[in-house]
Amino acid sequence: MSRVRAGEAAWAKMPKVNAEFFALTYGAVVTQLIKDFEDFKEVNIQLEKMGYNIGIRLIDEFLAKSGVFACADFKDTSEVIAKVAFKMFLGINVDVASTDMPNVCCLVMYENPFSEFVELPPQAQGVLSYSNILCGVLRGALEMVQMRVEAKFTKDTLQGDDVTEIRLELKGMIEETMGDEYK
Ligand code: MYR
Repeated sequence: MSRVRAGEAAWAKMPKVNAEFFALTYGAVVTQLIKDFEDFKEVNIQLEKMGYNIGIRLIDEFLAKSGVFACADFKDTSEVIAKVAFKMFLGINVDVASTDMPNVCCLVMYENPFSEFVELPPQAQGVLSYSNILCGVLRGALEMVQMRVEAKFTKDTLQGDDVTEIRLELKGMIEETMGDEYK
């Protein structure tokens, strides 16, 4: 686990977000996107982009409030995301399921504040990635710490799965000065 500076865990005392307000507001955003684009795959793309724009800003708040710095490797980063970031911003406990690839992990969510009170219509089943904003947040935030990742939902309780799961793959590191990438 990466280091957390002593005395910098004030975020742990923050109240849980108002779940109902949060879910309904997000639902209104998704509904509007469906009306605007009339295509679930395009809605997935738009949600991911919105999340990306949040993630690139959120990372500063995360690093400042958490005191987390210098993750040892991608597994360590995944643990920080699951145990610190999701707790901080969404108030939920998330587990990391390792895979046999060091650059791939799965974030297992037993509850999802975005999709509470939601039931997908049949035409959205298997197509709409309802909480896709989260994938964008992860991509944006990690890009700001030089990690180029691909995030996608591989399980979703809205699609009938027992848990919701995000597969996170580190595709490469971003060279800070040049904007180039190296492996
Ligand atoms: C480092 O090694 O520099 C620390 C990297 C920590 C990355 C934490 C990314 C936070 C992502 C926030 C996701 C919020 C989801 C609700």
